[in-house]
Amino acid sequence: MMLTDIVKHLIKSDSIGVISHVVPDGDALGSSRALGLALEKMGKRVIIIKNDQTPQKYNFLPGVHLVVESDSAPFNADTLAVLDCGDIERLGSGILHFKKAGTVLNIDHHISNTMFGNLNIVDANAAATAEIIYQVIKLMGVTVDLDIATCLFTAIAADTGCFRYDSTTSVTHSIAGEMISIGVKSNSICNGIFNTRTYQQTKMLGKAIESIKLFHEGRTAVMSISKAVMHKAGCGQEDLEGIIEFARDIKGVEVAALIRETETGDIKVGLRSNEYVDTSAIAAFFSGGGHKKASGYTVNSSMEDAEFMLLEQIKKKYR
Ligand SMILES: [Mn+2]
Repeated sequence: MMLTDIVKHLIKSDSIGVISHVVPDGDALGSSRALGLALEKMGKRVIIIKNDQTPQKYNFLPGVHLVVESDSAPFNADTLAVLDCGDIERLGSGILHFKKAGTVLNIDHHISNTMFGNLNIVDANAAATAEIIYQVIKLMGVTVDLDIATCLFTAIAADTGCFRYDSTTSVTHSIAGEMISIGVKSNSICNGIFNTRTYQQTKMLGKAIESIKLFHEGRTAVMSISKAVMHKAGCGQEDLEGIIEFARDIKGVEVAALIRETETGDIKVGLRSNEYVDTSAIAAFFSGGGHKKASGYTVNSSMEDAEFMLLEQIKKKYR
């Protein structure tokens, strides 16, 4: 499968729906908006399907006029572009659109991607799906304006921890550099994504940090957040993005986990590693997925059992 096949298909499509995963992050939102805006510039009928809440800190992203609620989306588009989504379960209620779509384009960078599309481009070397979307937009012949550049830059900054993660390559920087030359304000976007939090989120962060426990001679750090703690802080799951990094950043830690209770009582586990542990393999053991150094899964158990089962699996990965 070539990128040009995807591009050819988009060029011949008249109407396109763009969708990404639930609990959207900066890459999901930025990639979708960038592609949506580019297709609009080509004169296509395009909607961006919203299947979950947008975290407030991403409200500045352009392209809101293309966004339609998943349930009310008047979707009879010939093509559905699914972005930054490792498997179709992550579409949430958006799965309806997947079932109805004529042609599904799967554009992603998760190593665990299940190749669910009719056309699939999965590049695990891309630091963000937005890096692939950048190529798509260029190949479609669309000029990147400030709105599109803002979306692409935000997506890349979000998925690379503002160019700190080792997924960051010279390609990442050259795309970001081009976006800055178009007028994107790097400093305000990076600070807005990573260094700005509400009072409630700050209190929540305090509770999360307080919960950290170390295992395996200090190589594993586990952070846990119950539903009760979230409610008390007045926070929702969208307020937890990036919180796991405070566990991963502890000196000597190789694997960090965030174990949290969802509204439905399921347990969601997020994993990060620093050097060599492939967390996507641990997540896969529990039917989840992701990247080598960032992944996750959901289990139906108590928080204590989830922690116990997880620690067993992490232990096996140490040299
Ligand atoms: Mn991504």
